[in-house]
Amino acid sequence: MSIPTQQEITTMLLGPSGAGKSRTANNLLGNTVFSVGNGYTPITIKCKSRTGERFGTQLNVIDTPGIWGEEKEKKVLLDEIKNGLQKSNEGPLVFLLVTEMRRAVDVHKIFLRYQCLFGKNMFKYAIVLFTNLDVWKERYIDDIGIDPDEHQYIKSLPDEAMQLLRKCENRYVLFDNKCTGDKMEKQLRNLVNEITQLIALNKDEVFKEERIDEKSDVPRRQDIDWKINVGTIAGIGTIAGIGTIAGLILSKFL
Ligand SMILES: Nc1nc2c(ncn2[C@@H]2O[C@H](COP(=O)(O)OP(=O)(O)O)[C@@H](O)[C@H]2O)c(=O)[nH]1
Ligand SMILES: [Mg+2]
Repeated sequence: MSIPTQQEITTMLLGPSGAGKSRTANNLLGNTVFSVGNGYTPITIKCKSRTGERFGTQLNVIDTPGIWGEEKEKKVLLDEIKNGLQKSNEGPLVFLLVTEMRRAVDVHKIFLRYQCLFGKNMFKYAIVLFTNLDVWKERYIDDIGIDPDEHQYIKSLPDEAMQLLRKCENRYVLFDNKCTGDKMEKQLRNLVNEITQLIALNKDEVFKEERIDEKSDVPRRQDIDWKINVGTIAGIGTIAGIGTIAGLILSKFL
């Protein structure tokens, strides 16, 4: 059940280009306010925020750019994301770590990087949001021939991915941005519910950015390779995914 809160909740969407951040943000607000791309070409270069109400909860949704490109662009984008949060109210906050379901095996690789902006503590305030559930399901059925158990799939992710999920205390949401009607309504209720529950859990502690310097035990910006080779990751994702699925199916018969 959703726990309505009078306070506005800041929800910042983070993740690679093409992950579905802007489309999820639009669905969350029930309005097309953020520009949606048509693939991995990044079209968001500035953070943009909009407020709205969903199921009695006031939300300030911040859409952010994916990180790509050369050093100069990267620095600008990283500063932009950091400033995007600083501009928001010092109220309750939730990070939505957005990635496509088929890249679930790489959540660790993708999201640990954001520690260099906000610090290790950020995962206490984060929910992993896997988009493109529809695409993943279709592929699974094509490849394996049966309806997938998506939660079982998440549970069987490699240890590295599970480490990231554990950092988020296993908070994750599976999302299909394409569906409509009751199905979309149900998904959104679930998402807002997860957001409000997390706020309730952290009620006594407002998120504070960690200062990242030489003494910090998180990698600094300059030490991180932000390039994500989409082809490689998608490839690994599919192979590892099918490997895991095949393992699961096999294990039923052993
Ligand atoms: N089928 C499907 N397409 C999606 C989903 N989420 C996003 N997309 C599409 O993926 C592309 C990139 O989405 P966008 O929100 O711009 O990604 P962003 O770069 O992370 O903001 C767009 O063509 C979206 O319509 C989803 O759950 N299912
Ligand atoms: Mg976008």
